[in-house]
Amino acid sequence: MATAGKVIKCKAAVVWEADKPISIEEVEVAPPKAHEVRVKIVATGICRTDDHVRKGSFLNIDYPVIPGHEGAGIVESIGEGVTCVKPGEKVIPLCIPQCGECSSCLNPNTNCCLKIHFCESQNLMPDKTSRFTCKGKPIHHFLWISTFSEYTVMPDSAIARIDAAAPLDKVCLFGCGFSTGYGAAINTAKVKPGSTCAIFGLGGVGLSVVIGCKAAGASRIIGIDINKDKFAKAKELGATECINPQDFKKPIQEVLFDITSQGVDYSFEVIGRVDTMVAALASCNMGSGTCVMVGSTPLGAQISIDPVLLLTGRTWKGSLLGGIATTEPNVIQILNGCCVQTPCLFSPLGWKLKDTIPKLVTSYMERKLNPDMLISHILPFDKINEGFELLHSGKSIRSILLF
Ligand code: PAD
Ligand code: ZN
Ligand code: ZN
Repeated sequence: MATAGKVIKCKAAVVWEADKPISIEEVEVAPPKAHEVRVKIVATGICRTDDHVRKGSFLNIDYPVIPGHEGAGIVESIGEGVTCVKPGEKVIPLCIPQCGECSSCLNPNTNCCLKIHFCESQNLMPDKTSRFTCKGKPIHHFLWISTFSEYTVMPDSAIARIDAAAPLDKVCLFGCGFSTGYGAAINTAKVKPGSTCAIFGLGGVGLSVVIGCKAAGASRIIGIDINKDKFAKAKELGATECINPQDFKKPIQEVLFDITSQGVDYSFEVIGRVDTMVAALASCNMGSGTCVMVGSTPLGAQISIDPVLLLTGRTWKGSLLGGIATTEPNVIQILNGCCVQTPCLFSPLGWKLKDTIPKLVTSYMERKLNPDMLISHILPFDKINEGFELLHSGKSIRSILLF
């Protein structure tokens, strides 16, 4: 492309300081260095995690920063040594890289590459410099991918090539929300057919858990939210009933025990609050219940529980980006949407974001997965603050911003 090797000026959303509104700025984006890729972002969703970054409640963020992590775009240029993508190809940036070399990448049962932001800050590129400048100041990256910029640079370990026919304004959801919720249900929890599930929080990620529980064959799917406006869509996507904790005098875990008689088989916390995490654990049945925490709590939050909840046989797990690494054939089959297809779309030899997201997109193209209903609003990028207002007011599920 004509822009290869040159600095590109474009629009980006910059958070100059924690808890200040996002401002749209003109930024300069430097060309990719060795093992880096510069991508033209076409569409990006707004996830609650971006709001945590905006507010200053996400771990280890340096400001000023360009957030955004649920994007899809087209490769503009590549640095030396990049072999996994070419200019012009459609891609999804990855919130968790797959370096291919660390002990996690070599372990088929996890997607938590040791280059993840929680181990090693991703506010700068791996060489500890930024590719963004604005008004003469370097601007930090977020999770190495900063999709709230029309052009952005990422390491080649944090990018996946996808089907050339994929609609970028739809499949951007595979970059975070859908893969996270769906994977939490079918991979982290491994929901069994006929089971009872409770999902705390019916935003874009929680509704993706609902879709996953339904795909796994759960017979009772209970949606829980303090915003009743979320219930209609939850039911359309597979929730069998929805309840608002504010309608009851009792704690929600007791309400769930009343309506299920012994508690739920699986619960998911998809809000990001300590009290609902404890309530979700306490809602599980004794002996075999599994609780999965997906929500991201405010910086420094600590959790305290009665150990008897775990002593009596409940399992408590966390899931990042769906924890989507598995070797289990039943999970592979559910994700593939098909139990009899030979050869199976998904290789049973380990399963990481770089490998998995393209396969999820292929399943979408084959109409085996459909997260389109999660998209409630489509806005031009300039209206990003309107997108955040829709999130705050509870009116949106996912707003997609188009450049
Ligand atoms: P969202 O804000 O769209 O949805 C949250 C939902 O929770 C809303 O519908 C709220 O009404 C509801 N809610 C708020 N408070 C309560 C309460 N006390 N009781 C019941 N319901 C309540 O967010 P989202 O779906 O984009 O993200 C949800 C969380 O998941 C958030 O904390 C985000 O940071 C986290 C997340 N984690 C991962 C991961 O990999 N683990 C990935 C993406 C997002
Ligand atoms: Zn997200
Ligand atoms: Zn790794």
